[in-house]
Amino acid sequence: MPEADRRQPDQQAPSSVGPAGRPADPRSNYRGQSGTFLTSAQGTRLPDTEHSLTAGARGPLLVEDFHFREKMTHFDHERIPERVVHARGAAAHGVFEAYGTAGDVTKAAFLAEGVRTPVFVRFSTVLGSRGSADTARDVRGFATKFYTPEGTFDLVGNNMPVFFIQDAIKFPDLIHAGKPHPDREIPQAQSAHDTFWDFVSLHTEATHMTLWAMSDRAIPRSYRTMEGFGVHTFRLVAADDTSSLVKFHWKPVLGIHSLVWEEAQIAAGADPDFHRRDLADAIEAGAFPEWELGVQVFPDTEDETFEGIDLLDPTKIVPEELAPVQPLGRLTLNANPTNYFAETEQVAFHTGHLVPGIEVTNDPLMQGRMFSYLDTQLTRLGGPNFGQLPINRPHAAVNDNLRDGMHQTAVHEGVAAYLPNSLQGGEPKVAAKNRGGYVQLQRPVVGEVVRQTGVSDVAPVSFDDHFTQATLFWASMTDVEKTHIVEAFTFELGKVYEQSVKERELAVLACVDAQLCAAVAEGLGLPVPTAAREPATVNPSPALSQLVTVPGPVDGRQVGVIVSDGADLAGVAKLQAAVEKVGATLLVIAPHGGFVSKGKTRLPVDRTFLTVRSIELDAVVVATGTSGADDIKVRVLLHEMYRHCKALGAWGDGVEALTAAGIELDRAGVLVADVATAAHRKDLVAALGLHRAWDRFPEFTLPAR
Ligand code: HDE
Repeated sequence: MPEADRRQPDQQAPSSVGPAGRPADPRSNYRGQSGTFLTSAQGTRLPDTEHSLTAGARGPLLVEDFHFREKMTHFDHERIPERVVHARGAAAHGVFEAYGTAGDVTKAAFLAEGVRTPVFVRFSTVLGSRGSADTARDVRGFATKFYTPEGTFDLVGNNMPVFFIQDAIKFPDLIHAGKPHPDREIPQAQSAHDTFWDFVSLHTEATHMTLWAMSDRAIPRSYRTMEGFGVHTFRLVAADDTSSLVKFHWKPVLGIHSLVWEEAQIAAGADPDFHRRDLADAIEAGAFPEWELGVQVFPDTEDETFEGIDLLDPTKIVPEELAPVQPLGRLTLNANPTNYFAETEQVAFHTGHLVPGIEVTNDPLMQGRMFSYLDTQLTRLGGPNFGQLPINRPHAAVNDNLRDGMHQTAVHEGVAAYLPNSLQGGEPKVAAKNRGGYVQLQRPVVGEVVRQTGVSDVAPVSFDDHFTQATLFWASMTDVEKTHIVEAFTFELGKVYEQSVKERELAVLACVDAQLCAAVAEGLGLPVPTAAREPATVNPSPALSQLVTVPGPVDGRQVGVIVSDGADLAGVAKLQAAVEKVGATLLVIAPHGGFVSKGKTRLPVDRTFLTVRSIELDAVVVATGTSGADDIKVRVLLHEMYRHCKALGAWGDGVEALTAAGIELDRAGVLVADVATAAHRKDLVAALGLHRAWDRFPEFTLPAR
């Protein structure tokens, strides 16, 4: 039988899915619906869907109303269980284009030069429920599905390069501790509570990750400005069977930027969809988010260590200064999902979705994940056939001999769904390595049956050393970032009721850094404990800091301009052109909706003083001639932007609005001019590219060591 005939049409990637993964053909089953009339699920046209069938106009409902019962029953079952972790997320389609630089280390076909692979990427928070706020202090998931011709490869990563635990068996404990308390189910989407801090203070292997979680990395400005990491060490295998150990990195082209904590809190109330909206808006506006995928490459030695760092320990990084990230290709997200449920909710990632040339290692966290992801989909997506859902269908030919089960949508032909068989010509054939079969690299596995995660003869201290890299992270931060970390620890521990938990965490911090510990203790009003272990001496890794000192790209950033009828709209138009030229957007903010006008010039209003919030703006400018800019709502907006160290500007008498808001005009990032000039606009754009004017940051409060 020719191969093409053997494949079931339902098992193939729908031909209508274009390069960006979007349905190109409206008749595609991806769309799920056709025809112009409302019908029942069986296709019977319906005359009315607003009135139930009743016995008389005021009488009871009739059981024979099959339309009512079908509509209501389907609705009653619309929800599926949310993900046990990473429930809150947003996703996009895109394409990955390989540079061809990976040939020496892996045979994976999608990494060969110029190959373009459709992808679907889902970003998420970890702890919150599906409806929780985007800007909670939390780790972010960064999961990528590559639909390669050799099968689907999922890189299921996070925006932080390490994890809280070293052994997957602790994952249920970690998550039970991080999720809301089981009695009152509060707090939602937060680690600022007793059980979380109880857990991490008792599991000191979590210390390095806790530092990351208390840093600005846990409150990204946007999904577009986050790094991504595969976390574990992977094993890449080249065509000649040579192997390397690697760590995957995603580097955002827009740079790494975060919110400040107050913004994150405001956004959680004012716009809980902050990151979801930002991602969708940017893609819709054509500001396609981009990342470069890279790897740190290490020799695949028997001891699986590099410079004394155990590569199997997921609580450790290898500083980029020791092993630079080598770029492999570029990811561009270029299309929003068509339907949230069908795509973002139903997408099923799995660390075991691998292609030839990419293998896992014995990292005990990764090994456990190899079980968990498939297992969880069985409950979440209602059975073993979730791979047939359009978003999960491979773009490679599938001939799997898997049969039946809940929600089977394939109509399989033939009688011999087993191998070997003689009734179907022995097909499907198994593929040897030279025919693209996924054959694991042979590696020796020896050992006693033990419960001793990560103990190694060669690097005996690495899994046991819970503090050195936490110190490394702290020491690599700038003063601004350190202050944010101190504030985050103080805030979170300040929400803990049990004093013994706070004291235990302070004892942990004492082993990381005396200054950090003292500052947090001061904020909590507790004594500074004596360190059980002297903090390590480290060589800082500047690559860990995310503060920028030269302006970077500003695609998709939002600049607000405050105007009213009669303001200098010609100046606003020039500002708009300057802002759009660099890929950002100008939002016109006025006392009322509709239009503002001056003479014959009219400008549409994007936000009113009532609907705008500072968190959605990366910079704000007040135009000359604006009346009513001393409104309390404008003053609050300007002052928030000022304390969040964002760029502010004004020209002409617009400056008065800044002073009315208590803004000191001679501070960094405050740009005023007498009239609208090109130089003023240029300075504003440069300030936007710096992300924040950190020089304006309030005095640092770190006590001396
Ligand atoms: Fe996950 N994780 N995880 N995780 N994880 C899930 O799978 C799990 C871990 C990550 O957008 C679940 O489909 C275990 C590390 C992302 O759909 C579940 C352990 C990293 C996502 C699961 C970990 C991740 C998940 C829940 C400890 C970064 C969201 C729903 C060994 C490298 C994927 C689901 C999406 C989701 C298990 C730790 C990343 C239960 C057992 C480390 C990005 O299977």
